[in-house]
Amino acid sequence: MLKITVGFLLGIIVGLAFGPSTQFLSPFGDLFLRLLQMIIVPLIIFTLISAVNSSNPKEFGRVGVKIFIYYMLTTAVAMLVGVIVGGWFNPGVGMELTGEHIDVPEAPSLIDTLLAIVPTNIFQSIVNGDILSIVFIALIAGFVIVSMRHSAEEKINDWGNTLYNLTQAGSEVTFRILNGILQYAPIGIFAISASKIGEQGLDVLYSLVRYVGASYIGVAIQFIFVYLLLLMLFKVQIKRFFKGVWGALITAFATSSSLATLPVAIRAAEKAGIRESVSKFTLPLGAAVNSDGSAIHYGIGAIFAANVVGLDLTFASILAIVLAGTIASIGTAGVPGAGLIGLSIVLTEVGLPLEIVALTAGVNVITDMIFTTCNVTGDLVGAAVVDKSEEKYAISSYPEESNLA
Ligand code: DAS
Repeated sequence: MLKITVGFLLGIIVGLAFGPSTQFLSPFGDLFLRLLQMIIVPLIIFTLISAVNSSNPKEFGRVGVKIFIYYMLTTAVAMLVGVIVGGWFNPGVGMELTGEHIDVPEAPSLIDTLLAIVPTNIFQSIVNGDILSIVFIALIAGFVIVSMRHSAEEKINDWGNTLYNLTQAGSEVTFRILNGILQYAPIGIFAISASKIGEQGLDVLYSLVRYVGASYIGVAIQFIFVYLLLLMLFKVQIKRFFKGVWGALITAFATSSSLATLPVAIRAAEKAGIRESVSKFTLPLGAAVNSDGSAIHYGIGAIFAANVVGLDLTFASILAIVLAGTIASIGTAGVPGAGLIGLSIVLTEVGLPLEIVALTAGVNVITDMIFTTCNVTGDLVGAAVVDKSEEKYAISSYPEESNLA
């Protein structure tokens, strides 16, 4: 944890000091990202199958319902936070439209988004990295293996246990590889932050200072008034929680990819004392569908757009923004820059000018970092509070503080 923080801070200092000449470091950062991406698909498959197998169906259903409610509520609140902070900072007032052309991907309907979860070709989903479909496949496989392990027929029972043992072994292999990758994390994070800051510089901040300020303050509000409050309400040990997840938050901030951070987040949840049966189920799901930071982005972006064209938003249009943003955030991929696509979908849905996407693209590297950190924090807080709410049902007690470094 300390090494990652040092790597990150050093990276910023080196980036600021040496500017664009830090670009030669970027392959070292890319290497870290590629290593993380390399294990995401097996990690999701093995962890979800073992999560389904390590909790009973009743517990699983309860956790599923709770996390679903948590995702929906916190994302809707995040959208509101975005709109309120946007109105407060009023970015875009007095700005001109650039007239740049932007290609907007067609917004898929809710039905299409839901249907797309079911793959027509399992292997294609895996090859394309369709996370929601992979989560779906892994959950189904997990349930089937559970039912086989409980079968009265000896042969089926044996097969079920063999498959379960295989996934456990696969999970062990994946986590051992992950441990190796994490040894490289401090260097990877150093290289990413140095080359990113070096390339971007901080000058660009001044041009859109209100917009960037609103983004960081919006996330701070979500942290204090939503996450911290929820953690306190559910009596989660706050210090232990943040000590455990710190490395994941830095990784999210540096990489701007909640998907690439998923392996680190799963490890971090262990350190924070969240039971695996909850974290291994909810974190992959959260990485696929829960994006509070992106929701804040859409709220602020919509206000920005309304300000640029001098439009007064009515209550009904704010409601439409919150709704469109909540749905778009579910479909936001956990990769750098995904929020720009989501924002263009939201602006089109509510009839606001799309040029804002191009206007803010210049600072997106800087805002994406904080929005992604918020996305990952939202997933981890969700896992922690649901785990805490399940404590009374748990047979085994809270795990002892892990000694993982
Ligand atoms: N970078 C995305 C993520 O990984 C978030 C975004 O672009 O809005 O979570």
